[in-house]
Amino acid sequence: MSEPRFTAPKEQAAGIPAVVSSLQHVFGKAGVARGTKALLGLNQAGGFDCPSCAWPDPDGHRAVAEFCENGAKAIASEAMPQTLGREFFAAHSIADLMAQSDAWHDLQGRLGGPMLLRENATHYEAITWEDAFAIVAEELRALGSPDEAVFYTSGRASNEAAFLWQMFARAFGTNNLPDCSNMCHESSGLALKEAVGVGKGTVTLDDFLEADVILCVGQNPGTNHPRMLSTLEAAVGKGARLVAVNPLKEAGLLGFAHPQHLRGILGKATPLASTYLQVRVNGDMALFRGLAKALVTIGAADESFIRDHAIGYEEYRSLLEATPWAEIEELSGIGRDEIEDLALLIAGGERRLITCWAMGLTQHRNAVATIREIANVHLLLGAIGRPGAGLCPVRGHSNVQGDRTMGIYEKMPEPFLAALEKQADVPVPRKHGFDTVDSIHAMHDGRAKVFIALGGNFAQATPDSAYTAAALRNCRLTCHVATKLNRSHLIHGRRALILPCLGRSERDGGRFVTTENSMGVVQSSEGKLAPASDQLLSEPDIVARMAEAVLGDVGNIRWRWLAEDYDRLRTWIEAVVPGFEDFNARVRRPGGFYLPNAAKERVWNTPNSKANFSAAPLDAFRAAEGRFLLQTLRSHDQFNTTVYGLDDRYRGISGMRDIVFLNAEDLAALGVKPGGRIDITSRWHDGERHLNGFRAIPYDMPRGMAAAYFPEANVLVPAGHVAEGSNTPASKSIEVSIHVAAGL
Ligand SMILES: Nc1nc2c(c(=O)[nH]1)N[C@H]1C(S)=C(S)[C@@H](COP(=O)(O)OP(=O)(O)OC[C@H]3O[C@@H](n4cnc5c(=O)[nH]c(N)nc54)[C@H](O)[C@@H]3O)O[C@H]1N2
Ligand SMILES: Nc1nc2c(c(=O)[nH]1)N[C@H]1C(S)=C(S)[C@@H](COP(=O)(O)OP(=O)(O)OC[C@H]3O[C@@H](n4cnc5c(=O)[nH]c(N)nc54)[C@H](O)[C@@H]3O)O[C@H]1N2
Ligand SMILES: [Mo]
Repeated sequence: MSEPRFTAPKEQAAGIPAVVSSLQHVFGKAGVARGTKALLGLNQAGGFDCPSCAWPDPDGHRAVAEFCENGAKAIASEAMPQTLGREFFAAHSIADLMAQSDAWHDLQGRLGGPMLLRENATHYEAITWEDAFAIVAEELRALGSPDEAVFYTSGRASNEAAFLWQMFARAFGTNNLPDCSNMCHESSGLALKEAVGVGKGTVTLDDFLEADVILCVGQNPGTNHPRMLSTLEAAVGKGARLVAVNPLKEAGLLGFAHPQHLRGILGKATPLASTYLQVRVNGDMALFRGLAKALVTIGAADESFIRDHAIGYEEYRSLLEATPWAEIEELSGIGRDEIEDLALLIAGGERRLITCWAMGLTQHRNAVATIREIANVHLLLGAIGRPGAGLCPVRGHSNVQGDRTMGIYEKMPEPFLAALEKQADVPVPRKHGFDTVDSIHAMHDGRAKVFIALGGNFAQATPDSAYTAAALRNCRLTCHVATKLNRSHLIHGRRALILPCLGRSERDGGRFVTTENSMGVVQSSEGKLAPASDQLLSEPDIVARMAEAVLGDVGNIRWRWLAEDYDRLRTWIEAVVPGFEDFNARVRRPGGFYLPNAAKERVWNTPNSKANFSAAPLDAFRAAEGRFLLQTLRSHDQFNTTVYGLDDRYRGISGMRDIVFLNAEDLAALGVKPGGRIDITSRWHDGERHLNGFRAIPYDMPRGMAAAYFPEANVLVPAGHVAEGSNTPASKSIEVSIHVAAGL
């Protein structure tokens, strides 16, 4: 790993350095033969879906190498041939492993066989699958109520595994199905459901090629959705204007050197964003309200769309009129002129506007209101449900959207539950379950006692690391179905289990699974590599065997028989989930099929059957005088809690993660030299939280703002600080004070 160093951030993304970095990771970790095989299967029809982000693959022609640097890193990490078995766990106690970094955990290799940590033991030991499932059964059956169990899901689980998993939880008797989405796009789902009746995006890749203006808000695609840059490059090539809205200058929004095109290989970047609005953190609601105000003033409202389709416009328009520009400028940090210019740019064309967003919008206290404000702008322009226009929440995990479609949700609507009950012929509970934050509190105060996770890294991904650790330690059993060792396996309950599963890239006895991408395309995914260990089971097999051990066959459900042949599972999905007619046949077509999307057809599945404007009071989270507003974000070398390395190339960072980005003038005012050490404190009504000795790095961003990497900075996020309505941790707006590190 490189020496800690910081230099000027880059002004373009990808190019040859990205290719070099991909190959270093893949060949370095997986070896040349296994690595090449893995890369050639990635995102190809008949191959496997990239386990990194959820950006869609092109519908028609696919390049030989349809992947990006960070997809390659994800594969490199998954395709590591070395496995962690009984010797590894005998050699390393839990305490030893806790002392190692997340990057070290990832470098050790793949989990090789089922492991048990007995009560009061210091080391994991090997256990048979049979015995592992018997322990799960014993602990679940000992609970006073099914609602004392929590079934967490991360967004890599396939549709088949997810469907079986939620059926297991519900047949057991609980809707406690929290998932990573609760920390991710929950705010988008809720806002869009209220506004347009569909909790998903309304555009496809083709729409990007027809758009006049694309707004990319609160998102860093160069790192987190690199294949999106090819789409943006093509859109810009066809005349679209890209407008970036982000407090930080991010290289991937400035320019893109396509690593598979000659220009890109020669290092010539296509400029991307023609306008870059460096909004204040959480100033987006004000910005979009200002945009709406300017659009209405210049007569850009689509009166006929509003008349035919929408409710609430009059009230919203009055609100726009009543909102002073001074307030909009103050809260957004963007000048009226710039907002009016943007309005003119959008109104100048045919109002074919696409707005894309991700975590920069969803993880704030007023996230739902902010996203509804974006929907307001689209409704105002009639910019939804026609070519080149629509809403595009850019999803994170490769199958997080599919998992929700399959019923991974603590508040699944009645028609789904009724259909499941009918198909399975078992009673399905109706009482809402715990989401992620509720689960933490419930484990903390003893209302939940068994925690089982289908993937993910709950201890590291959740806010308030110390509080969440105490919650997990309070459980009778913590159990993880996982591919790689992570800290959640070490912050354990009275007993703990690790159940290792096949990864997306590995062969599963000739079977294939399916996933749904960010644009509602369902497609097949079939691993190509030999499994890392012969002890691994597929996720559906693990869930089926666990369910069988706990419940036995019940109603119409024959667990093992269902999981044996995924076509059987897909027949059940077809019977329960709308939009999956003829699932087995359609998913075998190259490229798969699109799920229906009512809002795209201008059909509004809202209670009043209309699209709804919102008129929420304008609001922005502000830090008190002298304090900073801290956001937590991803570096270029991580996938959520999996840390591949210590560089953040586009932001000019090498060899370190213990850093906080600040405006250079704030650094000077604090009396800290670039690279100097600082202490950070967040305050909440239950006390202070500290992160000490981090390095202050100057960055092009507004004053009064700070940015640090997730998961390290999660210690500062109070569990009680959440988005209103969606209960998503507000991990992008944390009030902190910053001082020169004590003792320096
Ligand atoms: N390589 C890689 N790919 C990934 C992931 C990964 O960790 N690594 N994670 C996956 C997952 S699960 C997800 S959800 C996505 C996440 O994708 P992103 O949402 O791009 O992830 P973050 O790093 O959290 O980036 C947040 C961006 O929002 C900006 N931002 C922060 N606060 C505000 C604000 O108030 N307003 C505005 N306008 N901008 C703001 C930040 O400056 C930063 O550029 O990526 C997915 N893809
Ligand atoms: N402060 C702060 N906190 C955040 C965020 C933030 O921006 N800031 N982002 C939030 C977001 S958007 C998300 S989505 C969550 C992510 O939360 P999670 O989804 O819980 O976390 P990941 O880091 O993606 O999980 C990684 C682990 O998943 C396991 N895994 C990988 N592949 C597979 C597989 O195929 N099957 C199984 N069974 N296991 C597998 C591996 O063991 C790996 O260690 O974190 C959230 N937390
Ligand atoms: Mo996410």
